[in-house]
Amino acid sequence: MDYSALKKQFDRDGYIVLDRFFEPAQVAHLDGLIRRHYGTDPELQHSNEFLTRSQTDVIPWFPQQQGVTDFDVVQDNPRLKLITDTILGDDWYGEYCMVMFSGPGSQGQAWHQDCPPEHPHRFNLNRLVYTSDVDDETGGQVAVVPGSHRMGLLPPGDPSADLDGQVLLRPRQGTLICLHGHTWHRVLPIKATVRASINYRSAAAGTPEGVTDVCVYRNMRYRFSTASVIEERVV
Ligand SMILES: O=C(O)CCC(=O)C(=O)O
Ligand SMILES: [Fe+2]
Repeated sequence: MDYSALKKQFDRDGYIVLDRFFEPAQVAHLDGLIRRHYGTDPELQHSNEFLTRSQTDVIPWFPQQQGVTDFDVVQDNPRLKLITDTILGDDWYGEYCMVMFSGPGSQGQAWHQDCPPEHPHRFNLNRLVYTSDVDDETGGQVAVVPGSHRMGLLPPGDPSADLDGQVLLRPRQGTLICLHGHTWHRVLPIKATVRASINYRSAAAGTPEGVTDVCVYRNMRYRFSTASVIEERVV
């Protein structure tokens, strides 16, 4: 792998996509655990206000916090560490491993930045691993605006409408996407299947912990720790 080329691509676009980064069989095991954990009718975790206002349909799960160790092997993968070193420099830290689950027919996630972009060097790095294929048939494609991590605030507006310059990513089983937290991104609605991603969130040394507590949507800023809208955004 040409790490310096990947770093250039990440700095230019705000994301990189690496298909087949993990063995399909390895992540298929995690896929099974995820499906078993959520079952057919999982309970929502976020407040109704958040789910309605954010136009975001996800149920998070932090398996490592419940003593499930199966997700560690991906986190400890030497190539994943090398890529992270390349993007974040030495002494970065892992925040947590979070599974994000969306059921059939759910709306995915509206446009957002995982953390406010006012400090360009203060950001989280999403290391997203996909345990099953995402394509036009399943829905749930990841929309990104290349280079938007250098464009400041996501403009206020319609939370889910198409944005100029957006590109759709269709990760497959075993794909790794490294995504800068300031990159404007969303998840398209899910069709007939369930959709899950595993996010091994990390940040460069010196980044304050809890950097992703406030998320920027096109209609609001939302603080997860207090479950509150801290700013209404209007056009
Ligand atoms: O599930 C995805 O593909 C993207 C999730 C996301 O927006 C994030 O982890 O910040
Ligand atoms: Fe996100």
